[in-house]
Amino acid sequence: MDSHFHSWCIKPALSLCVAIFFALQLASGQQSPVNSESVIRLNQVGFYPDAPKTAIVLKDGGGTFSIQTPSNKTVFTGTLAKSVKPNFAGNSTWIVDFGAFHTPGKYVVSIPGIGSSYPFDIKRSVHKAVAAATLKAYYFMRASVPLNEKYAGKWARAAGHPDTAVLIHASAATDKRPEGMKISSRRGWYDAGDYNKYIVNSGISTSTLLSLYEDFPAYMKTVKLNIPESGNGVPDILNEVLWNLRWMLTMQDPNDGGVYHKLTNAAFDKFEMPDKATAPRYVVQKGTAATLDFAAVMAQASRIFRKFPKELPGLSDSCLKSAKGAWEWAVKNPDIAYNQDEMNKKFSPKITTGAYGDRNFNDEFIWAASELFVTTKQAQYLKAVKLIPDTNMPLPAWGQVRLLGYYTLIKNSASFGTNAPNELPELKKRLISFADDLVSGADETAYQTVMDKSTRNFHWGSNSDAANQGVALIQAYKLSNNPKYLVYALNNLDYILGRNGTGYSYVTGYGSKTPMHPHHRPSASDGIVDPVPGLLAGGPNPGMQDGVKVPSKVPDEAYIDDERAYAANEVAINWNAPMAYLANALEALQDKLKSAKKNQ
Ligand code: G3I
Ligand code: 9MR
Repeated sequence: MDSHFHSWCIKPALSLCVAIFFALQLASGQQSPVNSESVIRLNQVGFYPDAPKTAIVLKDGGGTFSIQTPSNKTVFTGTLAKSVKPNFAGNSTWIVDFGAFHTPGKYVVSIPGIGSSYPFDIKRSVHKAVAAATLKAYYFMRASVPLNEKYAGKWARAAGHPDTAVLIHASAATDKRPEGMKISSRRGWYDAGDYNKYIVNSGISTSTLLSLYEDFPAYMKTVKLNIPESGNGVPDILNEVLWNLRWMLTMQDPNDGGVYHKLTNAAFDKFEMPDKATAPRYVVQKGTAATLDFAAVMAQASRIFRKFPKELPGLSDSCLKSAKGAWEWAVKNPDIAYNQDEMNKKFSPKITTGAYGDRNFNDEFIWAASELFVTTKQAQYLKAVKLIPDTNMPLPAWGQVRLLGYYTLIKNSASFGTNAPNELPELKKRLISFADDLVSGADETAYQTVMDKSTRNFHWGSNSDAANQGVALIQAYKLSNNPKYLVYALNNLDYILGRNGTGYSYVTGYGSKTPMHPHHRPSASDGIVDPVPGLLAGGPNPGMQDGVKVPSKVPDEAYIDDERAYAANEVAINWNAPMAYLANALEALQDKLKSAKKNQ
């Protein structure tokens, strides 16, 4: 039986059983748990004992609420408060604030006349498992290697995409590397639901994970991922990052320092397991964005791996050499965009996979210069860029990396001595006012989150913006020590794990209502009901670029758990990374939430 058929067959059968179960319950006069669970929106994983705790109820009129044990014992009661603003659908919501209840245990929120929420835990380290899973997700994304049962459990699979004989595409041909020449470019993570490997998107993803380690080294050493390298003396997060970093290193042309934009098929693979997807792969045109993103990541990696000279001899030096080579290429080639449509007019085969095209490289220059400066302390890098070109503080995304540079400069500023850039005080001020702008008005929104402030947040990959807002707030906390920012970072984690316009916890396998059909080729074709765990779905996006109709076009509700819906339900390494940062950072900082107050 074809495995694709298998997954289409088992999943609906399971849904049918669930539907029959609930229909029988209704017929027997019991209150429908589906209904109450779907109108009480909360972090389905749980809460820290001493941190704020909020749930949201969608209902007409106020009333009371209680917190109950699974045996219906009431342990806390309170009154619902009306949200200042309605949700994007135009309805007021009601706020359940049970921050004053601290006792660890398993509970539900219960609303008279409605019913109970999904169950949740109150305990220390409540997000430890989901936080680790979002990192383990990268192991599941590994190319060129089999995933053994010892590490992958029921998601074990054969190796895909060896990438030992990757063709130089006509767009990338040089004298020394002519069209059709084969290079080895093994390892790396698959980008997303597809099997291609894109430098631009790998750059922000890898750096975000490196920053998670750099910002919380002590905590990250305690996070064990059960991957093949575990126990080798290098923290697992860095072991996992190395799988991609070593691939990235192969994407630099050793003859000139430029970096290929991506390693890709000509067209997207079918929905099939990675070992079945054997179409020829190419490295395509070098570009300024890819080369600068590569320079930034390698400079950052160099200073982090410098601390592991015994375990990884020579790696730090190789990374720095590659970073410098890439920077020099970009300085000589400051404006080479990856324009796939133009490229396809000139070369064949035509390449129709993800473009990650970008035309403005100011932000990539700022990021690369910042990382190179912090690693080398040589002023020349920052002198080459205009560090503060305008008043914007754009949230990081694959095409917008300026703040990654700012974060790096700010958090490493104690090491600069007389080399500190003049702009540093201004950058610090801007980070705080950016964070203040983010949190301002969040308490007035229907779901009490930063994410919920604007409909503009809901586009392709919206959940990564929720996570990246959280990362920005954690950077502001690290700079200011003001735990207020952590409360709003936690609120956005609550958003991702269920306190939102759809009631989904968007991380596969974590929560009661989670995506079962992500646009992810292995999950769709492995014949296993549960998708690969720890993957963050893209999230609400009314754009419907995939042509799959979402049940509602209200921005924060425009989501569907459908395998075909790549504009709302794909997974991607650049979305998982800020999620992993946010969840792990909050685990590391959980005790700081004790004294935290909201924005009063
Ligand atoms: O730049 C404009 C901005 O000016 C405008 O305000 C905004 C309004 O929506 O749109 C912005 O462009 C968007 C662009 O991403 C930049 O964020 C496009 O509408 C949007 O369609 C585009 O989506 C990207 C998508 O590929 C299509 O190119 C996603 O960000 C990106 O995450 C996604 O990446 C794909 C890869 O190509 C292939 N692999 C899977 C991966 C995830 O879906
Ligand atoms: O699977 C592809 C996904 O990774 C991309 O984000 C998306 C947009 O570029 O495209 C998906 O591939 C689809 C292609 O664009 C059109 N034919 C169907 C493919 C699979 O659904």
